[in-house]
Amino acid sequence: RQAKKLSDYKAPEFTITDVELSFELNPQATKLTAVYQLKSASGKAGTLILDGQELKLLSVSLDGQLLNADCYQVTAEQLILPGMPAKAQLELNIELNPQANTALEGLYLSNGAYCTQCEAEGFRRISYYLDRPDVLARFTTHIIADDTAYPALLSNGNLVSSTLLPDGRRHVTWVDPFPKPSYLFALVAGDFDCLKGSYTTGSGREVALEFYVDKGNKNRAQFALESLQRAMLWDEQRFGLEYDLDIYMVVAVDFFNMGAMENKGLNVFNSKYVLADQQSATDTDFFNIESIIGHEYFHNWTGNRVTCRDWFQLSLKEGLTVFRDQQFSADMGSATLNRIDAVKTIRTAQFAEDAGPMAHPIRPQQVLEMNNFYTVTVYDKGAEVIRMLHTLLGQDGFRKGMDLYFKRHDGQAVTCDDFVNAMQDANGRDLTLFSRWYQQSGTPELKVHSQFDAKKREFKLLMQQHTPATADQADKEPLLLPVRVELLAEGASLPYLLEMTETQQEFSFAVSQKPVPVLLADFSAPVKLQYQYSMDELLQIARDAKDGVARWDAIQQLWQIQVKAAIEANSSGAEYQLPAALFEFYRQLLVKPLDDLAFTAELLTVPAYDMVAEQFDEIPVQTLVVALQSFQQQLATQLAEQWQLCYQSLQAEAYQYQQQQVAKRALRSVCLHYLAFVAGKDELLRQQYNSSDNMTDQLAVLRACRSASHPLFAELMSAFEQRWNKDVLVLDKWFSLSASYPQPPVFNTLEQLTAHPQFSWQNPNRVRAVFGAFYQQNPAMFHSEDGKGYQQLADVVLKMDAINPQVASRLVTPLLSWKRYQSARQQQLKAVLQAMLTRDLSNDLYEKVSKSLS
Ligand code: DPP
Ligand code: ZN
Repeated sequence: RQAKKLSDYKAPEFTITDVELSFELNPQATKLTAVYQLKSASGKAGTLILDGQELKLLSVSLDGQLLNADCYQVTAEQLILPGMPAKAQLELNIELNPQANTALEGLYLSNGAYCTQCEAEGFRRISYYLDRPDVLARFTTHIIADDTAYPALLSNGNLVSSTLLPDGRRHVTWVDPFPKPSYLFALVAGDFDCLKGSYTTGSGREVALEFYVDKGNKNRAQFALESLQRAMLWDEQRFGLEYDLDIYMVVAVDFFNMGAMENKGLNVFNSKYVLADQQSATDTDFFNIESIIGHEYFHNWTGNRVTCRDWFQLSLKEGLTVFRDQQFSADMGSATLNRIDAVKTIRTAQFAEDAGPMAHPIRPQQVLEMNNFYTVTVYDKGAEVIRMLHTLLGQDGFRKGMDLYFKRHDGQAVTCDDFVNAMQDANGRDLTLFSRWYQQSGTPELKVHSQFDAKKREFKLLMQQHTPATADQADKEPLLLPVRVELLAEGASLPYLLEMTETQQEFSFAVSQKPVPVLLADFSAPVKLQYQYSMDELLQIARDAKDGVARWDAIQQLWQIQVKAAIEANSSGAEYQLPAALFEFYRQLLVKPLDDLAFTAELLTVPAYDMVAEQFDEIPVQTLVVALQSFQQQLATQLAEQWQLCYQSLQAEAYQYQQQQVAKRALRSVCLHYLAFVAGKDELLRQQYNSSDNMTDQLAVLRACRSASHPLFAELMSAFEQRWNKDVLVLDKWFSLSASYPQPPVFNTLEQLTAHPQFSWQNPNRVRAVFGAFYQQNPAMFHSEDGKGYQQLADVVLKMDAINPQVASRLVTPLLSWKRYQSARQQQLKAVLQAMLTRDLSNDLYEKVSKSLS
């Protein structure tokens, strides 16, 4: 199988300036007529090669003349037309079967509604096309469908006509005035409820906002609508960017491979990121909706108005847009908490990706299946790279760079280099060295030592950076690392921004007393920091640093020290007892929580398994699981009274999704979590479950019972299932909780879950709710000693590959990193991967499995 390389990029020989699509919708036989205005770049005739997959081609006409079948060639992935004139009109007639489309790429049915997903290369499953992002065309779309069954007929741009035909079908026409690549095309047809709103832009244009949702769900779209209005205002205020069409539509569908898709003027969303109310959604769900609504909206400029030249440049739009949505969320809520969440993503999933067989730079150099590169590296590390530019240039400098980027490239398909050049030119600053972040994969290690010279009153930081080799790249070079530092001394904190550019560097500070250095404040670069802190220093940072992320990070490092100590104790057969200083720190936090209750809650939480695991080259699974469980038990028992008192001091109030309330619920949930580990709290748990008026507080009870393997778990879960079994989005929470129960009966449970009437292998949300939760939130059972967890997931991956390769390929990820485990697990993992490779796999799955074994 042939991978594509960034270095092989060639500009297209032909381009398409105008596209007219006419769909006559039918579940098994949709008729499509596609008319393209073609132009050769050189002005010469030549061979036109169009991409296409799983299409039934009925006829081809050139400039109005029907072509004989011997005038063109059809292969599994191409339509080849030799002798194409320099300027021509090409018409294709195609038949599609949306009902048979379980891959959910191209045109498919979701609960009876037609919808499309074209990014990255899905348009070629709708028609033969130059399916690449550097071909930008004006699209006109006609949709013809039964008017009663499909009252909503939607596509990109503006609706220009709507006619009822004599046969009871309706014919609508949409025109998108903005030239766009095919990946931004969308079509939706169905019978929805529509929530309408509007937004007036800064320059006074009125934009209609329309949310299309399943019947009866209109009220649940209100929050998403308001989030969109906030995002539109924010982008005007922060970046001077206004919306550019008269209408912005969002359609919520149940069957969707990703979170959402930024199609021009017609976003298609996974319904879980649109629908929410207090009974059915948690604070986290509300947060995610606001952030993803923002993300897709922000793409209108960073992605749609300026798009990618080729798919290797994906981070151009995704890294930048994640950065923008993170800034938006920070402004809407707690900047510190948001930053902590982003850091967790990098330290868990992204560091793991860099350390595994799929390691790649934020601009990958080689791709077999593009869908495999919608990764935490391209997205989240990509956003970290943008954030470092923002740190180096400052908010105003960054804005100048953005302004220049749009001035130069509006309406174009460009590269990551074009973006960095705009930043560079707008600020008069050489960013050549910085650009290495786009080429180099891997996680830099930053080793720091300090020296204090009392006589000279000088404090020195000696820094070394080193990026270990990755699966894709042996040789690494030093990177430009912005390192934020605070020096704590005599109750004061002095901030610095250091720029590390060499392999080794020394930084001196004039100080009269030996300070405690707070290193990498705000996680100013996505690196692994090594510095020998004492417990006392970490506790001091946790109390006194100005930067909240650094305070939280000090606690994380404290826990890492505990984990290492527990592993040592374990090897000599003893149970490790946490030190008194740690209990004391926690006791004080509980007696007198910080003003920010959400931050307090975060500090009181023992790090999750994957955070801890990522620190080890070879992960001692069972020891970690046992140690983390024991830490929670010890904190619960030792501070039982304090958890109870703190819990009681935080009375529930009538639910609102509002910052202070969210914070209060977060702290209450943490208290409840520990109380579930203490005997005799059944009444309290049951009471919160039965009396709360919102999903956040109810789910907190179930999660606490799950984590503590509490006897109440089964009873409450059964009540939950009874209450919500008609509502799949809510039921997904139950599926996930069931699959993450950390005891052996879970293997039977998994079988029962897939036999549940609401489970469907065709629906990615269901499959992820069960099996995503199983491997992400149930390390004890996923890694169970007998290899049962691995086999279980491998079976599911193979089953899914035949239904939906994208979902299969995401699920396989935890099996790939076999090199990170001890030998027995290595053998088990290798065996399931090798067995997989003997099958006829999709490109998606083949790329990952073969890489992991090579
Ligand atoms: N829809 C996905 C996203 O917004 C891919 N572009 O990230
Ligand atoms: Zn995106």
